[in-house]
Parts: sequence; structure tokens; C-alpha cells
Amino acid sequence: MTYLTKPKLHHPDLPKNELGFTRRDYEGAISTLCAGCGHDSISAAIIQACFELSLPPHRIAKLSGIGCSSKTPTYFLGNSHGFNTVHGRMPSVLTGANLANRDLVYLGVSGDGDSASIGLGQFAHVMRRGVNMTYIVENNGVYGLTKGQFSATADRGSKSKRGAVNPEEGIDLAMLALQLGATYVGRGFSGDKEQLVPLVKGALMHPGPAFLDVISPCVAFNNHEGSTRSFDYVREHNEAVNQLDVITVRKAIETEYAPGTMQEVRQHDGSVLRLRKLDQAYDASSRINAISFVSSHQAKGEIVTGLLYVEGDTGDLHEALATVDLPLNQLGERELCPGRAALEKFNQGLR
Ligand SMILES: Cc1ncc(C[n+]2csc(CCOP(=O)(O)OP(=O)(O)O)c2C)c(N)n1
Ligand code: SF4
Ligand SMILES: [Mg+2]
Repeated sequence: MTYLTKPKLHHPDLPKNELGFTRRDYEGAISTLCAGCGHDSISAAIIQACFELSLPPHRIAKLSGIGCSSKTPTYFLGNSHGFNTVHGRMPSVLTGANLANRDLVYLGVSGDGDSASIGLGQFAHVMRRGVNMTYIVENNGVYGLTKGQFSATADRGSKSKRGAVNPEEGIDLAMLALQLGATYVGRGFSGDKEQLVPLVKGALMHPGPAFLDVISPCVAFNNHEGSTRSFDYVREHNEAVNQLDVITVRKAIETEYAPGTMQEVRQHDGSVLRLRKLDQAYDASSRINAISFVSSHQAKGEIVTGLLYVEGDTGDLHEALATVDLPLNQLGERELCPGRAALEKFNQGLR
């Protein structure tokens, strides 16, 4: 058996969301990851975010590559669409699915090996093309599934469990996403659910390419002294710049903040992202500011977390390509097969 189903018993008083679903309706099979793995906390945050946003499970498509992180979609959203692709190829499959059916909410889940090594080219192009999706990398600095080799996000000078020192520069995927044009970029930590759940909610509501780098310690191979992806190291070097509140259009905006302590971003669908600034100097609406702030803090060994950058009113790949408004499976035969004359005209246009 490759997965274990959960018993269907529900407590009758479990809180329900606007659709009448409980949190249990957003869960998946029982996790077979190592006890304490950061990835399980990210799955819990995704479940919480989808439950709180009252997303209809059948309208979500979850896609992943290969790795412990890429196995996790089995453990959440058991009533949603799912596609487990080849190692590093999730972005192209997600792009194709999104182009065929723009009505679904796309959630790509990947690992640092999956996205920063074999899948780096795919990662770059899905960001620069502006695919409307939430892309989460569960970043532990190692290839967990194949027993703990350094991945391309491991910091130079960090130590493996057996004491080997990583001689290569690490890739910061959040910085890359910023440079490549993602319009919502955040960094979270699997050990900080209070920060992570709103980051995931904001990403799911965002109408463009949203990227989250979530530091997620691997307790089996990368949670020792000398690692820069251990629970202790991340807690000691975590520099949170803001705390996010996601206000959907259905909810009234009430909270008051002192001037200068809050940054508000209104999104395309009317929802509002409110950033309670923890660092007064941090401006999440400037891509250049985000790049310079994150890199200067990185040089001091600090891990900057929070919503690093967001653009309010953004377009996506469908807008750039001027595609049809309806998903392909809702088009009739006439639109899908307009006849020989239309094909001839189209071919002439390409000559
Ligand atoms: C084409 C191909 N090459 C190599 C592998 C072996 N492999 C499986 S998972 C993996 C790395 C996984 O690392 P990561 O994406 O960081 O996920 P983690 O297990 O750390 O969550 C590798 C190299 C593979 N499955 N397919
Ligand atoms: S090997 Fe590491 S990444 Fe994989 S399940 Fe265990 S703790 Fe998690
Ligand atoms: Mg990994």
C-alpha cells in the first residue's frame, strides 16, 4: 500500500466554513513522512488556508514533482485534482493545465532539489511567463528522499550531518522569483504557522504568479549543528519584516493600525492584503527594495521572512496571450474545430 486513508469519523461539533465543510474535508491520506518533518507542518498550513478561504475542493488542482516534499499533496486536499509529475517538471505540466482550464486554483508543491537543481529551468520560465498559480518550495537544503545530499539551495559553508562542508554558493529561490517577475513573493518557516497560514492564503487569492519559499527542516538529514536549515538555526536567524492579514471581499475591514505601521494592497478581485509592518523601513510594494533588503540581510546571515513583495493589480499568462475566456472543456465543437477555411487562414498567417 502506498498510502493510508484516514478514518472517516468526524466530531459533530467541528467548525464549518461558509461552504459547510470542516477542516477534515480538506485533509488527505495519513502522512508517511518522518515524524517531525517540516513538510507536514506546511501541509497543515495549506489545509488551514483552504478551509479558512472556503475554497471548493473540486476547484483546486495540486501538482508536484518528485521528493518527500512532492509526496505531500497526497496528505492534503484529498477531494481535489492532483498530478504527480516527473522530477523537476511540475511547472510545465501546471502551465499546460492552467492554459487548458483557467477556472481552477493551481497549487504547485515542490522541493529545493526539484526546483533549484533539475527543475531550475522550468522554475525560471513558469515565473517569467506569469502563470496564475501558488508555487510553494518546501526548502530543507537537502535531497531528503535520496538520503540527504546537499541541494542547490544549501548555503556555502554549511555542514552535512557527516561533517562535509558545502563548497558551493546556494541559490535563493525567493530572490530568483523576484528577479524573474513573480508578483507575490514570500518566505516562511514551517515552524511558524501563524505567519505561514496567511502567507499561503494571500498566495492562493493572488491573481498572478505567487511564490513561497518555506524553510522546512529535514529532521532525518539536516537538523544538526552546522546546518543553516535546522529548526534552531532558523529560529535564531529569522528576521520577520511583516505579518499578513488577508481580508476577503466577504469580510468587513475593521482593524485599526497606527499610521506608518500598516501597508495595504488591494487585489484584482477586491480582496485586501494588510501588512502589519514589523520593520518600519520595509516596503513590500518595491521589487528593487525587496531584492536589496533580502540580499543585504543575507550577507549578515539573517533569513528574511514575511511577504517580501506584492503587486496589487497584476495580469497573468492568459492576459498576455489573449486566450479565450472559457476553459477548453466548456467550448463547443464549432469553437474547437472551426473548419478547414479557418485552419487555412491560420496557417497562411504563419507563413
Ligand atoms: C530524473 C530523476 N533524477 C533523479 C531522481 C532521484 N531523486 C528523487 S527525489 C530527488 C531529490 C529530492 O529533493 P527535494 O526536491 O529537495 O525534495 P525533499 O525530498 O528534500 O523534500 C532526487 C534527486 C529522480 N527521481 N528522477
Ligand atoms: S527524509 Fe527529511 S524531508 Fe524526507 S520525510 Fe524525512 S525528515 Fe522529511
Ligand atoms: Mg529538499
